[in-house]
Amino acid sequence: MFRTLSSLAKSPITAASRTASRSSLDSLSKRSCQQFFVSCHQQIRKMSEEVKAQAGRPEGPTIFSKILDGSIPATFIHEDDMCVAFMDVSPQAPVHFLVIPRKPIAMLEEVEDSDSALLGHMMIVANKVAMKQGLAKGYRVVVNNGVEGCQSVYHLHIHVLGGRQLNWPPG
Ligand code: TR5
Repeated sequence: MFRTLSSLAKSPITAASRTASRSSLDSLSKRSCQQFFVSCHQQIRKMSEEVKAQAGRPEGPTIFSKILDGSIPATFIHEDDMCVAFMDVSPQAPVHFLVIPRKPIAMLEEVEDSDSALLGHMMIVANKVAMKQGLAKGYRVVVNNGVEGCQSVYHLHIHVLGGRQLNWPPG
């Protein structure tokens, strides 16, 4: 579909090309169009997360603390007394979920020695949920820290991404 749109954009407008354009556009399935707009929407959301990340650490409660206290509804795919997991609202892979601690730790650089059991538990939960989500062929675990790490939500979270071949190095 992207090739079709870019070739339409490059071709000179003649009666023949107009007819061809119309039939090319007609041939674009409704599903392709939906995929295109979903992809655009996701890119815009991703860009807005990156812009938010550049703003640094904001004051006040985070969106994740509101998810934890129930003031923002979320569907947990895992919950226990130390952490919860839920799907990322702007998935960067077919499966993209977050594991967050109930304890309000803003970022990885603020963890203390006494948090080691919590952090270990979150990694174990990340793996168990990944298996339940069908990621037995592999997945990636990411923790963004601070402005240059592109952190946009200042409540510690582990990203787990999978369901497609991931590239390396990341951007
Ligand atoms: O950039 P960092 O590492 O801080 O990642 C924050 C992640 O939180 C991004 O991948 C966002 O897509 C994700 N996010 C942001 C919101 C949100 C969310 N995931 C689930 N539900 C969410 N809600 C309800 N609201 C958000 N603003």
